[in-house]
Amino acid sequence: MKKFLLFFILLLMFSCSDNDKRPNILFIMSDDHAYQAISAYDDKLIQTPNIDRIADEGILFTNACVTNSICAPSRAVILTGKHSHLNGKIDNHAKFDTTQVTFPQLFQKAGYQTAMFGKLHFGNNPKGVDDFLILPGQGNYINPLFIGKDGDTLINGYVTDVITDVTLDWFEKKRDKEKPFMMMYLHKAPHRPWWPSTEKFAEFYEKEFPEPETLFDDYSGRGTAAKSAEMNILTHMRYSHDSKVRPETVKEMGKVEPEIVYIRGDGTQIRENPNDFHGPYTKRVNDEQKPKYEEVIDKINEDFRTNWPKMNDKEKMRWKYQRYMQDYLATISSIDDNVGRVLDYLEDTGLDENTLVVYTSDQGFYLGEHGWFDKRFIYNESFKTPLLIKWPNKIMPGTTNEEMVQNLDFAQTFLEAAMIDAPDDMQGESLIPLLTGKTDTWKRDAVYYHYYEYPSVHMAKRHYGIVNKEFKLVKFYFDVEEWELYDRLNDPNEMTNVYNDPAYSEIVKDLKVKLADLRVKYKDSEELDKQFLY
Ligand code: SGN
Ligand code: CA
Repeated sequence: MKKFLLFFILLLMFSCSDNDKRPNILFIMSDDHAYQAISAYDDKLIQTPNIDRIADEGILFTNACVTNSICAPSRAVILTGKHSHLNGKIDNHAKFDTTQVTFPQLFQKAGYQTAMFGKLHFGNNPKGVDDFLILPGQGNYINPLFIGKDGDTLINGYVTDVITDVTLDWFEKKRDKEKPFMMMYLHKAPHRPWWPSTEKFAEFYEKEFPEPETLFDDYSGRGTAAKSAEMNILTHMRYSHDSKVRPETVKEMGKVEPEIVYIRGDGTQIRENPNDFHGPYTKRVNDEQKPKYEEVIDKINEDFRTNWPKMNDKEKMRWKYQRYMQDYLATISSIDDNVGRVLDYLEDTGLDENTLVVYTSDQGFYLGEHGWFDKRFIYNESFKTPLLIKWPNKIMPGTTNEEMVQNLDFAQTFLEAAMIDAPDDMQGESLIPLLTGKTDTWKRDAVYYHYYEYPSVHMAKRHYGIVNKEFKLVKFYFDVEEWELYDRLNDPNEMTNVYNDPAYSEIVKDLKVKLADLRVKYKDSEELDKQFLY
């Protein structure tokens, strides 16, 4: 009998051993989180002790970047492991072909339990997840509505807390202990218009933040694209919609902000209502939350009324920058607290030991660098994205890595970690060698980037380019044809386009060949550029 029992136990261990070894994946992504607002990268603006824990216990990538710096396209790249020109989601407006394979489907097929909570921003429900609760479109910060398998649910609370509650609830009540999990925990914050929780709104309103060196950039060393982009804090950020001055106060001060309409190539109109204070806030806020928000809004309005009329443009820029940072960083502080809650849960339950945890953003963001907010450009702050990964016993704690890695690589990385075969047509490289210290097998020295959403909100012109650790060569096209070259080591703030500087002519020649090669390698082409010209 004893022998039989032992045999049975061994058989059970063997049959489960494969599954048991496979790691859980926790993919944490926020929306528009600049690496400048993570203290593991830079502690000038904010302390993020919980996000930093991931790097302390794992690896921090300092040259991680995206292939197309905008929300839904970045998500499509992550899910398919293919560049935008192949997965078809070239901009926020393009339809996503849902017949394509996304990596969660492969995890589900391989016996993982899969779930997704938070912001997807795809226009359709996710495939390959056993459970999901996603925000419709951009979603709301306050008392958000969610779409789930069983219809819509409105959950009271602050979005970052709510997404975390839902995630932790799933871990507690729905996790199948017989299976490894692949969880996508996706924050809406810190997306514009940067509404913090009531507590953080009050706390951060009292703070003052250092300005970036390039806040007053006049773009004189750059091309048409930087000069014509509509993402300048002084000129394009809205007092009401963004800085939270009441529309009545803005009007009272004689500052009228007209509605902006963008007409896209296919005739679609995009409207930006600068006085849309009401949409994200007034419509959602409840009686318990309102007085707490209004107390801070009163102070903002009082300050605006008293000081704004006396300000010159430089002072207005500074005022708007502070308001921007107060709200943006307040939303980050909530993310950090909530990431801490999830990391604590993993530790308390012992799940952390076999869980690969990733923290990233769908792209970077300008926090006043070059006078900007928003993203889209191949220039550093939007091209680069935070990437911190921990995986106990696999990644050496406290590792830093400078390789050019991309969101294109995530799918293949997760699949390899889970010992699932990646489809041949995925275009990234698994990061496993970099995670596990086999850095000499990493051969990539340059990445390809292509941005399409133009004409559209913020008017960042279409461009593609090649980036290696030393240089960035970019071609802007559509209604201009302009090249730019940046010397990343000697001009880290990217203030001077040296494309026409004879000292760089050999470099330009060489990079043009390499860029053409990358376009062939990734199957991008002029024919495709034309196909997407709408
Ligand atoms: C909204 C924002 C823009 C932002 C786009 C795309 N305006 O239109 O500032 O660039 O989304 O963002 S807002 O005032 O309505 O928030 S993305 O992250 O979805 O790509
Ligand atoms: Ca985004």
